[in-house]
Amino acid sequence: MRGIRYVKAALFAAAGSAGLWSSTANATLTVSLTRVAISNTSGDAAALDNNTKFPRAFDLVVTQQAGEHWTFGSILSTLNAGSFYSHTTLNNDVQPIPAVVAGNAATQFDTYVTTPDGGAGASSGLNPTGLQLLGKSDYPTTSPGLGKMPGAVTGRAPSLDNANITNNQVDVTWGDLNAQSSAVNGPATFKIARLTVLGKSQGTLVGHVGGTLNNFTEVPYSLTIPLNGDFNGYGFTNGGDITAFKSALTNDAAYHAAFPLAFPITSFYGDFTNDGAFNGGDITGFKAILSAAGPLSADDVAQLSALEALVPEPASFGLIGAGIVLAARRRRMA
Ligand SMILES: [Ca+2]
Ligand SMILES: [Ca+2]
Ligand SMILES: [Ca+2]
Repeated sequence: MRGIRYVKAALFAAAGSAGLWSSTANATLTVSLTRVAISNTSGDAAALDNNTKFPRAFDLVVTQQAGEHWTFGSILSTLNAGSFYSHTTLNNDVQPIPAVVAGNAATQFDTYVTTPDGGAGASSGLNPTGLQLLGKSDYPTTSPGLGKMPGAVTGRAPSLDNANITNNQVDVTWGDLNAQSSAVNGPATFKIARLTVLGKSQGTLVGHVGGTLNNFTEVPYSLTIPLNGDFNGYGFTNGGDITAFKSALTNDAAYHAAFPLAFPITSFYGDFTNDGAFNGGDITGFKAILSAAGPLSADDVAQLSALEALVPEPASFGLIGAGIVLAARRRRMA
């Protein structure tokens, strides 16, 4: 316990020593979620297979205004479906340094927390310079205690619970001891955590961040990891999503107007190929996740067959949307 208090005190002392205190709470830090394409899974390819594991990598991203220095963040995230990805042999709680990624590309998609300079500056090991794990997500407000990160880690920080490993929860607060002297200074956008989820995953993400300029005032955030493949937004991924999937392929704006319950960013739950875009190339993965969700009805199979019939060859993927639009125009003109 003394160690945790020391780290928190050290964070505050290090950040405050330059005198950049402010009594006014400003929106100098904003938090968002972005989806990251998964381009190279060598080193753990089976665990990240697009059509059987359905991986999605999300970055928790902070945008920082002039004069600010992000200092700490917290995450409380529980997946009510699916699980967090932990690298099979090189799982860690913090971002791997570039040398580790160079030797095993899949480690870059491990679920981890980090600091604005990532792994830069660390000469060995896996710990970005200055990163300190403090405890669970409400640290230190209500009940200081052991945080949780998914999967087993050798030599895990004593502020994290090594005896209660859950693969569907992240509950952690961390900070940057070097915030005031960080190379990332002033206006900038950077990730502070990467969360890779597997399966028909869905969850929420709440927490806070703070920086020196706001006198460490906690800036709260609340974000959603939408259910993978839920194109109509009804809360299930099943044959009922096939019609909405077709609509999304045709015209994204019209799709969202027709299915207002669907999460607004289609690629968050529709990019099954993990190439950063949602398009006809994602039909195979969509079909696979529907099949993984349970036996398809005869009607679902018929609808999927019709969908696939629109795509005679992979080279024609880009034509699907145009074809559907033309068909719709013809109907209107008739
Ligand atoms: Ca991890
Ligand atoms: Ca659905
Ligand atoms: Ca795609």
